[in-house]
Amino acid sequence: ELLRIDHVGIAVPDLDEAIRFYAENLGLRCVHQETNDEQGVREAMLAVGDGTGPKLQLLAPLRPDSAIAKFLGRSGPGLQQLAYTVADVEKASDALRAKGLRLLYDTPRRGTAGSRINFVHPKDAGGVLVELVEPA
Ligand code: CMX
Repeated sequence: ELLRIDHVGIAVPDLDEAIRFYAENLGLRCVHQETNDEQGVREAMLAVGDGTGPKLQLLAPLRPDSAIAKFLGRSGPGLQQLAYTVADVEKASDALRAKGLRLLYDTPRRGTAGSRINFVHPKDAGGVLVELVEPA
């Protein structure tokens, strides 16, 4: 069901500052930026090496009541999620529900670059917020 690791998401207070930090210190290139109003984030995708592997996603809060703002308030900046690529997010979600895991959404929502996404609750995944990504 899971095809590969799509990206690792890191919560940051300031997106532009974080993009600069990763460029200057680790040489990562920003290859995509967008605002996702529904998710309450400004986000950036950073390529590692030749860019064919998993990406690093930087997530900054748009609003104080957003998931990322809550995460930053509780845990501070750091790893927030691990995302897997799937071919069919509804199928993958159903398969995990059938195993008794709680999915956050009844139906997929819009993720980065028109992808369709859902999440496994971190309490049902060993303390890791797991995202399922069906690319556009
Ligand atoms: N990773 C691991 N554990 C997490 C977590 C995370 N990212 N977020 C919350 N938790 C833990 C909390 O620490 C808490 O643990 P304790 O009960 O032991 O204290 C528990 O989960 C429940 O916390 P909560 O306060 O009830 O839940 P929140 O209101 O913080 O919501 C979650 C948590 C996962 C439901 C919420 O963050 C969410 O809806 N996430 C999905 C959407 C999202 O993350 N969007 C931003 C990214 C957008 C994108 O990727 O495109």
